[in-house]
Amino acid sequence: MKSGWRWYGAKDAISLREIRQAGVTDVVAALYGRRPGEVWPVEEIQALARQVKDAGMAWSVVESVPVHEDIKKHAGDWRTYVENYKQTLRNLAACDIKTVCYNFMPVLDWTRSNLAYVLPDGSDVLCYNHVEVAAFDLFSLKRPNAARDYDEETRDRAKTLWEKLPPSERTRIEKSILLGLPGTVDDLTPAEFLKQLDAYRDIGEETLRAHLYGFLNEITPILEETGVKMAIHPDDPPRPLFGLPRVLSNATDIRRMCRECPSTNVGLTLCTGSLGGSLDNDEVAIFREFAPRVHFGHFRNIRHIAPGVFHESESHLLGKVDMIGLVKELLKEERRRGEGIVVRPDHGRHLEIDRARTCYSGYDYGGRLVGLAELRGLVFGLEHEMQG
Ligand code: DNO
Repeated sequence: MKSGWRWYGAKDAISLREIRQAGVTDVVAALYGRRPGEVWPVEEIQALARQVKDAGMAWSVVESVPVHEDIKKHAGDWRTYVENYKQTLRNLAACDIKTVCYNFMPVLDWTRSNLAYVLPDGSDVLCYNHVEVAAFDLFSLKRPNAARDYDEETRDRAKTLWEKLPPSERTRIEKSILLGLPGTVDDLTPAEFLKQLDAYRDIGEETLRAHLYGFLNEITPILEETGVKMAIHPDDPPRPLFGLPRVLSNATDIRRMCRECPSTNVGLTLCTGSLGGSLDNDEVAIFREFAPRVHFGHFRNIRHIAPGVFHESESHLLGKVDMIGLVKELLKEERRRGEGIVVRPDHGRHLEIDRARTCYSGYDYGGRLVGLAELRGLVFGLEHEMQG
């Protein structure tokens, strides 16, 4: 396992020195000043890569090169954006950065309804609660026809919840969904969000799938020529939201992508926490089945506390995800390849040591430091066992 760490560049409260001291070799970063659809200039990529190199590490994975919404919709200037994407991939390859994480979730990147769910020890973590999301959709956003996307029980529970929530809690949910998380390109107002959702009115699941596979097959010649690997990030959470189609939520979706896009340069970010958001997903089996296509890992653990409600757990090793089984698959695949795979500790608890600074939600120093240490310890132990 190559130890990765997501770094938000100059805006990040965490310094490269701190990251290196966590035991990291591979930094995961992006050109944050560039908008989706723009070409990333070689000089800018080089400048950031040099900064990371000077700190004793390598910028080896990009997270993300965002796919412009128009590519997902086949709207407007989408063909230009595909050409620009290709150029960005060539420019990254020229700087020896050959793994690209991205997602194909319409409108929103990942979604949570609570960014500070308090654990018994007083630390806090991110939480997704489907009833809170439904309540927001039905009673705050008031999305037209939203009711038909929820069963009667969820609608009733959402109504009861919303009625009893104090205004501050309502605001907490609204902000968590619309503004809270890194990854989302722009903070959204409810009106803007509704407008963007409406633009997908005529785009069903099959259409979105076709657009994803078409995009990937279109860029495949560049991937093969440069050696760049595309690592799609699974839908987080792995369920339809706000009436939007979802195309990468489970093994069936991944299987289909692999069938439609035969190049092994088209692969996956194995994000255990995103896949683990569904009790039907078996993250270890997914790793095993698609191992040659796993180009990058996000490892973390979660706990489901009620149907549709889960939060990040107190340890990267404990919870719904069988982390021992998963790391075993990782080590097997690394052996087969004869090289390591970059894995970053995905999210972490917000601990006392980070209270004095503001990190991006889920991306504190202490929580990830502990998470990475746990993962490295597990790798060390399992490697020892596999050799013996
Ligand atoms: C959340 C992240 C995502 C991820 C994007 C990739 O913590 O894993 O925001 O970076 O979905 O495009």
